[in-house]
Amino acid sequence: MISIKVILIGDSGVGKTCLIQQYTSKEFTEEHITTIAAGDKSFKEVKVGEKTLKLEIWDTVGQEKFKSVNKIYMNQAKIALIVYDMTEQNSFNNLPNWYKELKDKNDSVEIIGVIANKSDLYEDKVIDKEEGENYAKSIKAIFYETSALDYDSVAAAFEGLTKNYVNKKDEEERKKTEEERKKKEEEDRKREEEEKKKLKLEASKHNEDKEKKKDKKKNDGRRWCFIF
Ligand SMILES: Nc1nc2c(ncn2[C@@H]2O[C@H](COP(=O)(O)OP(=O)(O)O)[C@@H](O)[C@H]2O)c(=O)[nH]1
Ligand SMILES: [Mg+2]
Repeated sequence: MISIKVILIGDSGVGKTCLIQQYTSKEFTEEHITTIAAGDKSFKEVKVGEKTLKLEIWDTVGQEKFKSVNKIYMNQAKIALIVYDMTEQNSFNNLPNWYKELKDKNDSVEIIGVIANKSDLYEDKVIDKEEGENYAKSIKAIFYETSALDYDSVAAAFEGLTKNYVNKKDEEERKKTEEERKKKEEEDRKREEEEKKKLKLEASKHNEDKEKKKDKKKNDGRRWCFIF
């Protein structure tokens, strides 16, 4: 089974740990649970078409309070969720810093999600959906609105991103196969051309020999005429 590392980044308090808990164990706590999930990895299997993938979801140990996470956390992650709290302007303003952190410390990320969390608190919303969507577009990320209280919204984000990852990989594989096929075709064509050239050369050499033989016969014939 393919195992892929998934990380969540974003300001402290935006709901990263809650999102992971909801997705992996369908639970929600009101507490800010930095210690329970300290550096934990949670696992979840996702089926995409014929494939089953094992998501290895990493949670921070609260180090994001210092606006930074370490390289070990970032490394090798294929999917990254950059989370903000839609009721908290600062968490949205900090998205570019988190994106930069990701780009600086990770060289393997394939799919990025921008997650607008706490959609259940829509009355306190300060960031419009459109703003979030625009930011996501600007970094070629996929936008999702979630509430850590609502399993379906959380699963839609994790699974949507996983699907995109699988599709991207499939497309790359398809392109690679297509390129290899084209390369082989080109090689076959070249070989055929060489073969044709060789045959042509042999044929013209054969004709030349024939002509030479004919000339020789003619000359020999003439010589006999002189003798008679
Ligand atoms: N209403 C609401 N509260 C949330 C949501 N997600 C997280 N919280 C609350 O926000 C606080 C911080 O959540 P936590 O997951 O610890 O944030 P983290 O620091 O990003 O890991 C906690 O009190 C959670 O109960 C959500 O979608 N809706
Ligand atoms: Mg946390």
